[in-house]
Amino acid sequence: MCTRFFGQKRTFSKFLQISSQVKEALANGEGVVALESTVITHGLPYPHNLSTAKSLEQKVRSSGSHPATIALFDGKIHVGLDDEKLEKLASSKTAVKVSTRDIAKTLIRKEVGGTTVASTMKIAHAAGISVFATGGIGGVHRGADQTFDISADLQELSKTPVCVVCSGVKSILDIPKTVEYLETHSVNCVVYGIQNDFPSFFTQKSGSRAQFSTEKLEEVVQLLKTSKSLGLPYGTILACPIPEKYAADGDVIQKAIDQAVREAIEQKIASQSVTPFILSRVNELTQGASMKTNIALLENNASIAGRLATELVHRRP
Ligand code: PSU
Repeated sequence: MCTRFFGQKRTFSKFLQISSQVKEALANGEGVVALESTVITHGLPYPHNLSTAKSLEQKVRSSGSHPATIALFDGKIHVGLDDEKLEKLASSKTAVKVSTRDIAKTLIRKEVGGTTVASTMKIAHAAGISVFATGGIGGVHRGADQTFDISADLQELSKTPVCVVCSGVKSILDIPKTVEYLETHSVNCVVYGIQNDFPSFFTQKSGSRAQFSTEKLEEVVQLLKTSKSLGLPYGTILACPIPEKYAADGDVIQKAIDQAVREAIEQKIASQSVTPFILSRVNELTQGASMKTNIALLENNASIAGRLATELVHRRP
């Protein structure tokens, strides 16, 4: 057992249910990628959520690593789900969205819970997994100076040393403030590509600069290993712009996002409900184009994370 994670492992161990495949992969020093489950419970409609959950696991496998989808059921934290659990999660009509603060409450009530970036990071770290793939992270909401609405994902990134492979944040959020927050809280923020422009999920650029960009995964591996050697407790974002061929629909989707944001304000949608409301409204307005694009970037990120996790375990410090 890795002593570095022992403290957190011990506190979580009563609740952690790690699948035999994930346990074996970790024990053998193989690459493992955590996958979140809010995207399954709240991000995509059934049955697309189920097929996407399976295709993300497949992408991780075909890039040489093992997938570990994380979710809460029956008072336990599950790391690595079999087909039956994936189906239960995807078809649940009562699943709750679980950020870090909600883990305990979801366990005591034995609810079905889809984990956000924040809680998935926390759980992945407790299980000894250091690479995690998702679509987009939460961030600073527009109007946060009035509402104080800032995703707990950013807090978790500031204190949990897990690398989150994502496509940045949606423009429904305040991207410059989100990037600023990450810098203030010492989160490594790297763009995977030529240009140092933080991606905005459906589009490749946001106009905000990240810390640096690189086309080499080995440089990301070095960064993670060096941060670990330095004992730095912060998370890392590896921001992967949506692949060119899917970015074409970006402008249309962007207009739909602007409309959905206006509607959310008019209908006084607040707090944890904002992101699911906007995502589903944008999908309606674009007649499904946003969902296709969303799935494409999720798959791309899962493949990159799979390669990164493999390089991370095979490369010497
Ligand atoms: N961004 C997306 N799709 C999502 C989310 C974010 O484009 O499904 C989900 C992620 O699970 C993320 C969470 O961690 O929403 C953030 O929610 P909140 O802002 O309530 O913290």
